[in-house]
Amino acid sequence: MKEFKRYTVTTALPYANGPIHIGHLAGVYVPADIYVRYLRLKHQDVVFIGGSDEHGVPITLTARKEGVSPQKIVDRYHNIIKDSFEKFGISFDIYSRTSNKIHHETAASFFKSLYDKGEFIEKTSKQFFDDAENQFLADRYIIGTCPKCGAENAYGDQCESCGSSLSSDELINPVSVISGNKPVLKETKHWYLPLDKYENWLKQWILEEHKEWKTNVYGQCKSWLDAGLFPRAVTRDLNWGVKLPIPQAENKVLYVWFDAPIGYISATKELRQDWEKYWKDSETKLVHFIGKDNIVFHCIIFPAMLKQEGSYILPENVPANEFLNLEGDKISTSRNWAVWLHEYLEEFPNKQDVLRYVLCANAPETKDSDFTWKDFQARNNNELVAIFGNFVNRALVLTHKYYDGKLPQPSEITQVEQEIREEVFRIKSSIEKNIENYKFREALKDFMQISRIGNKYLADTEPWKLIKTNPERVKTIMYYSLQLCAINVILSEVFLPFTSLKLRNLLNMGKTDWEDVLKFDLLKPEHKINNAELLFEIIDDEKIEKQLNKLEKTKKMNELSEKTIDPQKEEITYDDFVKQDIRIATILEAEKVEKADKLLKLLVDTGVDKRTIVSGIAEYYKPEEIIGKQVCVLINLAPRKLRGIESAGMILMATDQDGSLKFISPEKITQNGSVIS
Ligand code: B3M
Ligand code: ZN
Repeated sequence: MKEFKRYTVTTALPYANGPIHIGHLAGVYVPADIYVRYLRLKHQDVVFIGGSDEHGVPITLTARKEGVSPQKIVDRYHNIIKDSFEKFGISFDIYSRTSNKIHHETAASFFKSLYDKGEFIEKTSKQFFDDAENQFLADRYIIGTCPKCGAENAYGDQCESCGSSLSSDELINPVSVISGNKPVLKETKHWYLPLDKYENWLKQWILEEHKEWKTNVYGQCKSWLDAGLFPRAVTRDLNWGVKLPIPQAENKVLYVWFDAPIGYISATKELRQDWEKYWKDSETKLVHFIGKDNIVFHCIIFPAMLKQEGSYILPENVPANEFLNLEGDKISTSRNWAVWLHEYLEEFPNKQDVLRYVLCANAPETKDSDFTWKDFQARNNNELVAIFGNFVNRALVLTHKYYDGKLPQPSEITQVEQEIREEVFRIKSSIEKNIENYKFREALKDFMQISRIGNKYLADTEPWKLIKTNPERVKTIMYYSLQLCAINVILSEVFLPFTSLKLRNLLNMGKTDWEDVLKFDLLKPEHKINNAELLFEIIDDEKIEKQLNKLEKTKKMNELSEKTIDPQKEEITYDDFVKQDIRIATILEAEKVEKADKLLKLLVDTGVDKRTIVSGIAEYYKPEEIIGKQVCVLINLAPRKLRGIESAGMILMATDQDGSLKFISPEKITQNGSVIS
């Protein structure tokens, strides 16, 4: 295997269009953080790059919905996301953002250098345009029926039902997201990256030279390459993004997927003056951590861009993960089916490591995996508390009990200690091999093995019995147990950084590095440790039930809102509307109509008069609870007889998704007879 002098490790730049959830952590940031923490402990030269992706259509749509500028949206979410990463100990060297000036300059000049070399194809084509809004409808500005699976509401660039990537002219019955109008076709010029030109090179580079890539990654690349590559537009008619640095391109920006990966380079520039060695020296290992939906961009398109530009290195590996589901369902922002990091911290303060542990133990490394609250609880209680926490606690408590918190002087070691040393040696190299091969689940299992060994050591040797018969032997046992705790400090620095720090303080232990794992004399005889404290605590059923109930509620809400909303009725004129005389009225009396389960007979004060109205609300309101209530009444509706009672008007009601009726009442007490218009 090739030896590298330094590392550039990047993580997908999340869209600053919402907060981040456990799926992000499990798929990208926890594995990347473990990898980088490990490299740092091995004294490798590494830069760890993250940042927010602040361009793209969804952000402009959110801004439009809220009636604010896109900058306002990205400012908000960039800060929330950055804060979540910090709180979970994701140890970026820089967490930047693509709305920064340095990024706009870097991305524009990247484009310009390809443009100057004549690498792009310029093409005029017809694209959808919203006449009413005077705007081209890029990507998500247009929805329609998916030509592949027939799902409605497929986006111009992708169908979320079947996952196909689309171009907007393929959509059936396209509609503008902004106005709801049917768009027209209008000519516009764009620049295309000639991916087809790079097909053979990509085939050689990936399929021949990178057979070691994860099978999910390699497989996706292969199917793209087998299907053949085509030129791809890298510009859009929008006004949010990196402006095109060429003449006659007003209101055009770079396609978000062209500028976003360049964000890795801009962030490195921002971080280091000597940034070029991290991007242009063949002795640097470039690794992109991403989720599976980003594979084509990082393995095919970005490398083709880098290759065309000519002065950059290419990724050495792209260890993409599959997806994490939540309680058996796909995580979804729009359905609020997620565990949001900022909400987790409110419910489980200071338990960042528990989540890091669970997400790593169950990471979707080779296939989609499922996060469940029960598994979260079980892994905390049965693994972190019962294995790791328990071992450390026993070692610390016994040391205080027998030696007043001072490490004893060990005597001769036996076969048992010899075996433990060999086992630790084996575990250390297994962790190294697994991390270097992006097998973080396995590496985490190896790490837990240290505490399993420790627990077995104590259980087998029973120092609490031996202390009476062979106190010299107990000294060795406790000395060795504490060395295992010290080893845990070093190893957990990679996986569970908060716990590592806590344990380091408990052991009163100085600085260490990775190779110290094999020393077995990190803590010297006579070294004083601090009082024992629990590293982890049991999470009880009540806490878990609360989370499950919250999800249950979300599910119900989603089911309700998934019921279809009635389509808009035929257009009417203002004159049609003002024909209705709607007034505020107060209910004075209410009683059931005999032999009619659904009807109430009401006497209402409409301001104009007092009159009787029969209303079909008996299933939803009891007569006694509505007396005195203000409602809206259509008073010029022709009277009609219901069950022999003349009803003069109609109370306006909202029909909820489940068919139930609700009054529409003024926000504050309003004069009876007030006109509604
Ligand atoms: N923002 C997509 C995503 O969050 C995109 C990644 C960019 S990485 C350069 O899935
Ligand atoms: Zn589809």
